[in-house]
Amino acid sequence: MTILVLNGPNLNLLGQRQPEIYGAETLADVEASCRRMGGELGIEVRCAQSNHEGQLVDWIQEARGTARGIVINAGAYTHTSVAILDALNAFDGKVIELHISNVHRREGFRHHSYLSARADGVIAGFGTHGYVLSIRHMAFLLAP
Ligand code: CA2
Repeated sequence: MTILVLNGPNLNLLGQRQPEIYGAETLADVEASCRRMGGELGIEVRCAQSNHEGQLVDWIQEARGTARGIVINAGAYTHTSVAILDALNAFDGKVIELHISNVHRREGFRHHSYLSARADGVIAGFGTHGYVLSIRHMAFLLAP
């Protein structure tokens, strides 16, 4: 069983800037934790990050037929992208939307997500720990 963990724009900077908001772990740390948790659960976790909306759409399309679930932190595209919503709507598996920060405690423009209407669950404000929690929950959702 394969799960895809997708990260959007600027999340490649994790651990390098704004640690007070996004924590001290790097994206490589987070991805390694996700793969480790997947290993414990008998799940293959594939990770990818892009700053480009179309690339994220391409990966979501490719996940059709190859992955049973997608964990996505679409970054700022969360609040703007109908294209990513449409791609997720064409994906038959489970979807978890993830935010490192508690977007509801931040600026008003972060309070609306185009992706939440498709997500099976939303996790926000748990810091980078949210990623391993989302892998655990995905395993629960996909259990036979
Ligand atoms: O809290 C989250 O995970 C966000 O998805 C992060 C996005 C933001 O636009 C969303 O509203 C909430 C921004 C990602 C920026 O990532 C950085 C990480 C480290 C340093 C600078 C930016």
